[in-house]
Amino acid sequence: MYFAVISIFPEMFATIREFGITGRAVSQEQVTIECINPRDYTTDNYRRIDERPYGGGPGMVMMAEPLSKAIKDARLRASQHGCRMDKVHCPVIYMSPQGQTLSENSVVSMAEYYDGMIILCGRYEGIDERLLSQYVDMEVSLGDYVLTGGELPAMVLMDSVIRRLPDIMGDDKSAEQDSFVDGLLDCPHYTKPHEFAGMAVPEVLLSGHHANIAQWRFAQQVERTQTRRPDLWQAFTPSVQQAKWLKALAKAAKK
Ligand code: 9WO
Repeated sequence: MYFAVISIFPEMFATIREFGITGRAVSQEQVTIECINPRDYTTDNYRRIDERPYGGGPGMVMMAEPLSKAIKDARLRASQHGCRMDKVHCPVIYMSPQGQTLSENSVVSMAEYYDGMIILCGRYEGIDERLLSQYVDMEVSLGDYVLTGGELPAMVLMDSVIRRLPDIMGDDKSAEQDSFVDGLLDCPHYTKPHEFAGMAVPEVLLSGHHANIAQWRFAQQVERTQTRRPDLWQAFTPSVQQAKWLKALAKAAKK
């Protein structure tokens, strides 16, 4: 999958290009992440990419011209990487609190259907509206809060999509078993040593009985979701197996 990020701080993206599972995906050429600096598309000596806002007010606004040239170059590069250049397969995405809130379901859809994405990262007070209306296909938000820039949300978006691509996590099931994928929160995890701070590992996890372990983990997910995210619990639709476990849990609770 191809990613182009348009940002005045390209160095920030070393975080996902060089470390962890995303860094391995890049080094194994499963993923391409190109950083495009709009300052490279300026024509003045100061490499100006921002100006005072019309109508007055605090701060600066990012100018449309350099960003439009950067997006056009990103589109060319995406097509050279084999992306089908339309908003269904390679959208221009602006990271903004005004956007659609990212969810695991939308991440899974992006990983399945996109050839690539061109991600626009704002700074200052924002970007000239004419650039947004002319070039942006969708705005994506991580939640109702404002940051100093779109770069961290862009990295979150890329990280979440990369980990859902085939053959990235090594054991694809570890991605499929993620919480949220089945609509529940995650179960607790334990590893060595067997005892820590006077607390032992739940015996079922040491039993080697995979069916019992799977049922215990599901029960933990249910309890956590019911207590911490009743909204998710209300929306949860159990699989056939999960419905059987829920029936057994309800029966055990009555004893
Ligand atoms: C600033 C702002 C302030 C009050 C209410 C809404 C607001 N939106 C923005 C905005 O879009 N700012 C631009 C992008 C420029 C400044 C840095 N930007 C940004 C993106 N801050 N926070 C985000 C963001 C992106 C995705 N999910 C959450 C926050």
